[in-house]
Amino acid sequence: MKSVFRALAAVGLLLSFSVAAANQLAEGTVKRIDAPSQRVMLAHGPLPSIGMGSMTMMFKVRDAAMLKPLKVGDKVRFQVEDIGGNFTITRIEARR
Ligand SMILES: [Cu+2]
Repeated sequence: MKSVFRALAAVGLLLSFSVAAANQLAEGTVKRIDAPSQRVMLAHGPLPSIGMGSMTMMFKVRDAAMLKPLKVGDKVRFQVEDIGGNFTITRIEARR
């Protein structure tokens, strides 16, 4: 019985590690905001969660309201996920 609990604890620990990795925020700088198309151009650092190196590119944001507090030049932390083949920002916050 004890070993079952130990196995469950190990699985729980692994799950919490992978969740932590997935929630890790990437760093970027806002280069352009395209509100009508719900996109933002970021110069971003490495994005290990989607296997991408540093570059400048456009991202779709999950919700247009996420763009409202942002302005060009802002340093941001963000989270990007592959949603149906589109790299989509699911969280973004300016660092001020
Ligand atoms: Cu990129």
